[in-house]
Amino acid sequence: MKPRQLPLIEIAAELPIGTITLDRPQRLNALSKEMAESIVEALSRAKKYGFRVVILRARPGAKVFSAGHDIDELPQGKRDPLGWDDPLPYLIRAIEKCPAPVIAMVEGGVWGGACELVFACDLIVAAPSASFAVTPARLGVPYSVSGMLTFMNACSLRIAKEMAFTAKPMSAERAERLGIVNHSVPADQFESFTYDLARQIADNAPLAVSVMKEQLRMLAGAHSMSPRRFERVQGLRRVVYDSADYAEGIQAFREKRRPKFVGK
Ligand code: YXS
Repeated sequence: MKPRQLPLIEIAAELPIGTITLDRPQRLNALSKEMAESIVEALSRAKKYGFRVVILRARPGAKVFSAGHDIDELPQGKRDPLGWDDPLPYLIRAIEKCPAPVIAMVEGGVWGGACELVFACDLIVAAPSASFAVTPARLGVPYSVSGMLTFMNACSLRIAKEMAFTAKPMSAERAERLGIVNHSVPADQFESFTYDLARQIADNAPLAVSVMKEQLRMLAGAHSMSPRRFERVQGLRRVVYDSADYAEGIQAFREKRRPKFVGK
């Protein structure tokens, strides 16, 4: 079955491997609501298409894998920008719930919410050009509790803090050394290595693989947080998304200037 194309992505099938290519170059694959819905739709069809493994990538040679959440779609304060039904959390859950393992095949810069997207994938193969920047602090955004857990599951707490507090891009080489990516491979082996890895997984028992994926998702998310603690976090996050700094971060990006944060 030839997979139907969806807005802002391209779907290719080399059964039993499927490839989803982000295709919004004019906005550096910024994750809009429309793009997130297309990726979710494609993942929901993985079983019907016969995909035992899904590869998520940008166009070959991309300088930016994804510039993260579409900043123009961030609410202008007074509302949680990363609520349960907002596009990015909705997309992250679809990656985690897809029965087929999802391999992030990363070349170019990965920014902000796209880091959470890539880190939520089951495996990451990085080209030398890949970099990873966790950017809430750069924009003044209060990241979500589940998003912070994704980052904590991707690396040590100290590294998660460094990435979140500095918002600086991390190289593929360092990310591999820290175990954040599974493999960093030379550019001329990037395609063949990734598809060989996908085939290795696809050759195994799909039921066993998908059940182990779900087991590991549940175990990785098995953190108890009392309602009172969760409400405290939500209250702290509200102070951030209601702050002048949050509005300044977005405005500064729009005006292509450095933000001037004042701490309120
Ligand atoms: O000015 P035009 O119309 O040509 O459009 C420009 C940018 O405005 C646009 N663009 C974006 N539009 C919406 N959302 C974005 N995230 C976004 N990023 C870029 O794409 C066109 C080309 O961008 P330009 O001129 O800046 O390209 P460049 O090569 O000079 O710089 C590439 C980047 C990626 C370094 C630069 O575009 C950049 O810093 N983008 C923002 C990266 C970022 O901070 N992403 C986080 C988004 S917010 C998010 O993901 C979470 C909510 S959080 O912040 O919590 O992590």
